[in-house]
Amino acid sequence: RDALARHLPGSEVIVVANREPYIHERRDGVLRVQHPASGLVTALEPVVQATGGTWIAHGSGAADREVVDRHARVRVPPDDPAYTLRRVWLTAAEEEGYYYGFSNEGLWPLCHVAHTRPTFRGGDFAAYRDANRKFADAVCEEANGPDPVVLVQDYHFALLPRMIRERLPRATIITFWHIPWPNSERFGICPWGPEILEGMLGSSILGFHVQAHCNNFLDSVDRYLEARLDRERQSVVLGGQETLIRAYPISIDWPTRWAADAPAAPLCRERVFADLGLAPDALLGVGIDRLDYTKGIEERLLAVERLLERFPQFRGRFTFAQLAAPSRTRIPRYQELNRNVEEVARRVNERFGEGDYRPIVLLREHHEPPTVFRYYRAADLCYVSSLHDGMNLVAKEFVAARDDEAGVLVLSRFTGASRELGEALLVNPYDLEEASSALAAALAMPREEQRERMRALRTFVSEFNVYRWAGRMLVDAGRLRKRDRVSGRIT
Ligand code: ADQ
Repeated sequence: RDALARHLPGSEVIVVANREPYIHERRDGVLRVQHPASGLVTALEPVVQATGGTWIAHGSGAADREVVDRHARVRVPPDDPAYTLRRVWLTAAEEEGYYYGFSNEGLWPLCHVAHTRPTFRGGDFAAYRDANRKFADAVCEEANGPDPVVLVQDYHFALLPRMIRERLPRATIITFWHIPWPNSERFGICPWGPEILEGMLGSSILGFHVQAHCNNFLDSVDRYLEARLDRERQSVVLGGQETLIRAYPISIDWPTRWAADAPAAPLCRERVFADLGLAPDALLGVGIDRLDYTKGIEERLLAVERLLERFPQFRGRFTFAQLAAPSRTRIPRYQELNRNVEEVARRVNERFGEGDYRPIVLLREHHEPPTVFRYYRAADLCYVSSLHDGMNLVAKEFVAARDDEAGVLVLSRFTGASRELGEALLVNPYDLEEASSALAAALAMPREEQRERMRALRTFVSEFNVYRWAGRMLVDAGRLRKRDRVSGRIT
């Protein structure tokens, strides 16, 4: 809020994200609000609570229409309203082509090195273009003045910045891409690459998590567009519009409200151990993810198997609980992943289970944040094994949960987070020898070393929290606006 008041005085903020921060559902006749399992929402929601304004999102909950006014608006959070949620309704065909098709069978696998082939269909891209246009209409309807600050979120909206720019030329448009950007050769697979790039270059500022993704983006522009590129300034000028390309590593709120609300670590451990039927001297590892092939969940379970093969002292004692929220379940690759994960868990449990002991507990459902934080606090280790991940906020949440300064984070080198969280045990998740050694080292780590590492991690995440992420973008946007005002481009 401070950064907004200081650097963008009097500005209105409009956020556009596909995912809505609150999903209204009716279960057994009772209206309930669900917090979606989404890194984007986890990061952004506290920021929007602080700045106020409007969040435009696809209305996806079964009861979403029940609670809105005639402009599809509702004030949220439901128990303490701070901003407006404006819902955009998509038809089933639009959702199929724009969300499942182009976004999640096309761009998602294109941008992640996780060996799933991107699928590009003309019909999907047409639906993607239409959906982007629908959101552009909503932005223009919500804008009160000619120069709002619009925060466009993620790969669902590559075409949106230009569409907004055409209708609100004085808007400050900050686009943040929450997933990696591929190298230029790989990007060339996308049949509509130049249109995607031109769309994104409607932004005033384009943000990625790490510098490597910025560099890949600049290389893609260099290769596929006729635009003026300034590598030193990290800027691209296309048709008179300059876009700054910047790295802004995302984070979580601090103090994290879910950690503040959760019982102390020993109580969480007691409760989770009781739920899982574990003995008091058992050892617990956790994995928390959307059920997505980029998260390396199969590799994670194979590492647990290798751990039990190589280190018999953990057999009968170590349990790994995987909380996996179903995600994009209409896409065949996700159905295949679901079957594979189940199969590996079954095999490992058959091999190493005995009596009541099951080394792997698979909880395939959405869990509300208080449960997720209870598991973080109960665990001896958290293993994040993504094959490729823009940032990964589970790693940061685990750190935020551990105010007892205990527990060990084992973290894939292929996450953006690994570039910041050097005190974690960093591994290549494909290398089952290295990963299982790290799991064993985590389980045997003396309390003093756990404390030292956790302290350093907590200092980092508390300082580089999500308010700093948003603040840095708003400061940069403020500078741009000042410059435009001096040059007379805006008033
Ligand atoms: P995601 O791919 O969604 O985010 P991540 O950053 O790990 O991944 O965030 C996942 C969020 O969902 C966390 O807040 C976690 O607590 C929650 N969650 C996971 N499993 C859950 C479960 N079973 N039940 C309930 N909640 C669950 C994308 C990018 C990331 C990037 C973020 C933010 O893929 O790389 O870090 O955006 O930019």
